[in-house]
Amino acid sequence: MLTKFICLALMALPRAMAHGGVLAIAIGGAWYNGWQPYNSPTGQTSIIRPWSTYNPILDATDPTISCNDDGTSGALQLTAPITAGEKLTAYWNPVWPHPYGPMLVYMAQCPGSTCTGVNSGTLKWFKTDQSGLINGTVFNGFWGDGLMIADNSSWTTTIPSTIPNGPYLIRFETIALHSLPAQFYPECAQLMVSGGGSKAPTSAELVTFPGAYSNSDPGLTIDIYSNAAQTETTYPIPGPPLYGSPPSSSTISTPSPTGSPTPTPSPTGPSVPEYGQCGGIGYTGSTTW
Ligand SMILES: *[C@@H]1O[C@H](CO)[C@@H](O)[C@H](O)[C@H]1NC(C)=O
Ligand SMILES: *[C@@H]1O[C@H](CO)[C@@H](O)[C@H](O)[C@H]1NC(C)=O
Ligand SMILES: [Cu+2]
Repeated sequence: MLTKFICLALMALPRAMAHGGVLAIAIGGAWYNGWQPYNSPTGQTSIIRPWSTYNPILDATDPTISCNDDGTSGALQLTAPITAGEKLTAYWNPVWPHPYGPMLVYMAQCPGSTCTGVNSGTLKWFKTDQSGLINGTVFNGFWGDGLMIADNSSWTTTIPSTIPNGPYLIRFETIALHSLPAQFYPECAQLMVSGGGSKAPTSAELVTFPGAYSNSDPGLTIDIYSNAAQTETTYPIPGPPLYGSPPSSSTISTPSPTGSPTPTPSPTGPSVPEYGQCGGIGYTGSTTW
């Protein structure tokens, strides 16, 4: 009986270890240690909003999907300064175990002069970066999550140069699709943006969490082990269109080729997310990798 219990406990361990979240953020030369969910909250000070478990969120409508559980600002909450157009890198516990699924980054401006004390569930979020199926098929392709793992279990993203100055939450999210329901791993950090522009997100780009996703979204119900997945080379990334992307008639945005009626961002401009062009849309090349 006892032996059996120990065996089950040992078997459970790797599963528990096979989760996690953002443990640190780097901005320029500055390194910000993240919140430590398994240490006492007392005395912890971090730019990352407190969270309490490595376990994923399994429901797109869970109240904690904005900034994890519980995602309220800490007693000693910090805010990192950053310049619009600057890059920052989030680091997950290495080696991140889930290579199948999209990477997403959102931001939300807080009212007033600080995000400290602001309930993340009341904010309007816009998506600044995403990477879905990069190449290959849904069944055995290369995903944003795989790119994150390949890059030292980290994700580097650029603060759009055009957003207004002010206090923001940034929300890093990796979604894992190796089992259903889909697993959400969001963490938020507080930023103070300077040197920005005047391009507020449009209403079509703004969403709430919960609200941005539905448990029936095609990108969240997709069975990557199905027969159909073996020939499927497109993947609809959940959530709103990217901030600053030209209006699209389809829910799947395409990299704007030519003749867009609205001014398109320069291909090298900072408002184009680093991997935004790698969403796997319409890829018809080799699927043999
Ligand atoms: C890889 O990530 C770890 C944090 O998880 C960091 O300490 C280390 O410097 C990174 N290595 C490189 C080469 O960036
Ligand atoms: C898929 O994309 C990854 C990341 O960009 C790249 O390393 C890999 O070579 C690509 N594979 C194919 C078959 O294009
Ligand atoms: Cu996991």
